[in-house]
Amino acid sequence: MALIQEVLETVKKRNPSEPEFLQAVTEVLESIRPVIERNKKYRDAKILERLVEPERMIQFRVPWIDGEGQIQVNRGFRVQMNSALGPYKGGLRFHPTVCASIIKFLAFEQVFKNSLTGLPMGGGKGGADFDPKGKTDTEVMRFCQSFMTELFRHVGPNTDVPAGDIGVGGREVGYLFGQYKRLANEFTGVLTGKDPNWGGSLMRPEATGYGAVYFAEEMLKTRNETIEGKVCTVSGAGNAAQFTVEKLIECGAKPITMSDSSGFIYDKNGLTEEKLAFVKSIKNVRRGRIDAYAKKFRAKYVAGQRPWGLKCDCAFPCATQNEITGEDARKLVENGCYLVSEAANMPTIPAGVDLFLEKKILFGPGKAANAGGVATSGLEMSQNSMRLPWPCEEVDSRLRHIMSTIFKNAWETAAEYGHPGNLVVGANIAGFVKVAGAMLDQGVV
Ligand code: NDP
Ligand code: 2IT
Repeated sequence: MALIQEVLETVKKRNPSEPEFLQAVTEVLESIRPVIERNKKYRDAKILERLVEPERMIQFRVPWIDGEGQIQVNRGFRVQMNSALGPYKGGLRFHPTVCASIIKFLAFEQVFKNSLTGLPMGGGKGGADFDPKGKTDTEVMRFCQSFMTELFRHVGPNTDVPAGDIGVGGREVGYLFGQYKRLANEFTGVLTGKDPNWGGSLMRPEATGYGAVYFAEEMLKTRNETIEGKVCTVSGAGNAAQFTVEKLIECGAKPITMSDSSGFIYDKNGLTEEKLAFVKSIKNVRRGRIDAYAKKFRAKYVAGQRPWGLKCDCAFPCATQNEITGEDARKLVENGCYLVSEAANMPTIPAGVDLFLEKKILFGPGKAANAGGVATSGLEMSQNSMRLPWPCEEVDSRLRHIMSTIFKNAWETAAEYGHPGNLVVGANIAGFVKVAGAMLDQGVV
């Protein structure tokens, strides 16, 4: 269809040297083709042209003083992509690779993901090219305080509600919240992922990983199978990976790998609760490297590689974007992997996605499979508004329900538009229709 090509050309021209943003936009636009062809109202209202242009983008200087007394300068971002469904909502990423392209791709994905959750949240994302690795707690606090000193004027519980992502966990959210409270003179739900002791939701830390496993369970149900006994490869060792592994163990599956940016560990006996507790202590307390696992448990450590060459039934990419190449996807399929549930955002490059779809494996794209994290953030917002925390069981049962509803919605939408089993098409169309409907209702804004 000419329109989609034209919009993509414009995106390319307007955003030169933003390959990740272009990749995310291309995937969504190409897969929602059937709904655009069927509906003149979306074409007339220029919905696509509007969707690809952020409502607002903020880029700012983040000066701070390191432990040696030296002045450091980082670059901060917040991309407020779309507010048709609610306040902007999405995480903050602190990683040296952060740039406009990465934050825009994440913000774009977030719009459709948040729509799929069924909760009233628009889409946004932010972050900085700050590397928390090797920094002291005091340095991280000073950085967070400086970052929030600018960000606070752009966010608020009814405007934009950030949370964590790579490099931003409970510690960072705490420091960011403290500074917001001081500047705004308000104790409000301006951030999610807070400690449950002072306004956070129980289960929020677990939600992304648990949700990705619940989504995998839903996919397996279509083949009358469960995750029990399945050999699983997992990448990453941070928040998403730790709780994916935790839920896999609880369900009786056998996770055999974890990784970080230096390499991966392979434990042929499978991780256990005790071994995972060690990973949590290395990563969350000592802030060390995953190779310590191999030394402690006599597992194999492979430096500089990802775990996709191993034989497995199911794969859970939980580290970062573009971590499964076309070649990795081929190896996974050849080795018998028949389920991929993306806990990370856009972890599979398009050639890999195409292969998974062609081979008809169960493929849960990130914006559906990892939506449990932001959904539980939405539940944190509800609890903050009510000033009433829910017990674990309540949050977990809502999370399970949301994940199964997302699956059902994407599965049925895929069939309705002539692509049965294709959850990329299903999730993108289902996410799109809700946002586009709200944009039509709200006029030319
Ligand atoms: P963390 O910072 O807790 O952990 C990130 C993990 O991924 C670390 O093990 C890190 O290794 C590894 N990693 C990061 N960048 C790279 C890279 N360029 N190459 C190889 N490994 C890398 O982040 P999260 O677990 O929160 O996030 C992981 C993924 O999940 C991201 O794609 C994020 O967008 C997505 N996600 C997170 C949600 C959340 O609620 N936290 C919700 C939905 C999606 P190292 O320590 O060496 O850097
Ligand atoms: O990518 C994501 O959905 C997140 N990092 C979580 C966002 C949130 O607002 O909880």
